[in-house]
Amino acid sequence: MIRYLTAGESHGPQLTGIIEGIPAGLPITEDEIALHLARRQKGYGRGGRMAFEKDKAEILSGVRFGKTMGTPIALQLPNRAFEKDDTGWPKVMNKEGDGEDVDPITVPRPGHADLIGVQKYRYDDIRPAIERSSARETAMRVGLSAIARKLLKHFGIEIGGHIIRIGSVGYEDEWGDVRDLVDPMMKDGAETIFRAADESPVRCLDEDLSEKMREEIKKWRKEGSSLGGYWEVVLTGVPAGLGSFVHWDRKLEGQLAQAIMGTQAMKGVEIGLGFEAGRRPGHEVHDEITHEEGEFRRRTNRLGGFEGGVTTGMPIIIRGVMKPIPTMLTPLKTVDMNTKEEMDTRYERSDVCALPRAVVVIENVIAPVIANAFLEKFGGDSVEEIEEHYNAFKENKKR
Ligand code: EPS
Repeated sequence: MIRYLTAGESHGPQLTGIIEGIPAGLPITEDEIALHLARRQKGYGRGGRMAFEKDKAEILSGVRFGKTMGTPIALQLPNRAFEKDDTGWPKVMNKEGDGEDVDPITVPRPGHADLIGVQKYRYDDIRPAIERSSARETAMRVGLSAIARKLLKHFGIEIGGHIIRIGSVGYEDEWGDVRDLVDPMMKDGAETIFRAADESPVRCLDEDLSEKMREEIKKWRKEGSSLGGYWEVVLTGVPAGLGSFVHWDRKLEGQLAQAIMGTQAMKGVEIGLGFEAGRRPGHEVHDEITHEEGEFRRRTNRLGGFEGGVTTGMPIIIRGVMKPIPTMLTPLKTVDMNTKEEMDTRYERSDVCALPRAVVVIENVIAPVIANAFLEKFGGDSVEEIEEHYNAFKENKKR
């Protein structure tokens, strides 16, 4: 089974990661990982940091002559901000005492991990809480997950995401309009979706909406606030039968939710119709079953590719909400940790809207979850062995 760990602070020297459980014989290059790292850095609404960070992860172990060996794979990703030291923050990330003369931060921002970090870890400075809760860490998760994503791609499973709402701008019929647009594109595999979305500065597939979303971000940047929104990620080529209904922790929908809700700033996740299912009568929710061309199919996909927490073989459709970034030019009221005096929040460099970048993070963090479910069913120590298992499954499919 695949597991991974990340280490590293936002303004420390680098992010470090190890992924274990990737089978032997998978072709992988630093460029394939860099593709998703670069995608994560693009998008309207980002802050000043992305102008100089050019993420490229170095593979330190686990790969020989362009193929995995089945051994742990280590990646490292330097923070240019550390060398650049344009803010003074890298200085306070020194291992030794060099930055100890810098004043501690004692004014917590509402909505960030500032106050709770200090209370929980008994820091006397907010800086360490900022450093590890920062979304910078998602760069390493994207890097490691890109390897699992490549494994899925090898077996025909594709992932693609796009943005469906930013602040007050979104599709009129949030389910129907998006299905009309996205479902036909999925016939060519979910990667079609991300490639088309990458053409938009906000990763929205509708050109008019894309422009309106950009205007919305521009407006709130000028007003000194920030924006959240909704994203959608779809998967194609997923075989029926991944996950299980026999025990709660084996339901794949639940495992996906954990990976998504474990991502910075996510406040909700839904599969298929999701919350909309609660507003409709049952006959407008459940997908009718047919038998065509020798296989069972569903007429619609309102349950988003799952029944009983198990994949049905239909595309997986996942949506989620990201809250607005808590660092804003418009101050909110807060309290100094030391003096207990009420005051306005301070501002530090930040993005205005991270939605277009966050959807790339989601595309990637779900890859190890799906890959684990796939390995649970078809697993082996090498890609070749998994191919034998998967091909036998496809040939022997009785139902
Ligand atoms: C972040 C603040 C900004 C973002 C950062 C997340 O960085 P800085 O504090 O250096 O201005 O750019 O995101 C990244 C660096 C990244 O790679 O995504 C925060 O406070 O969460």
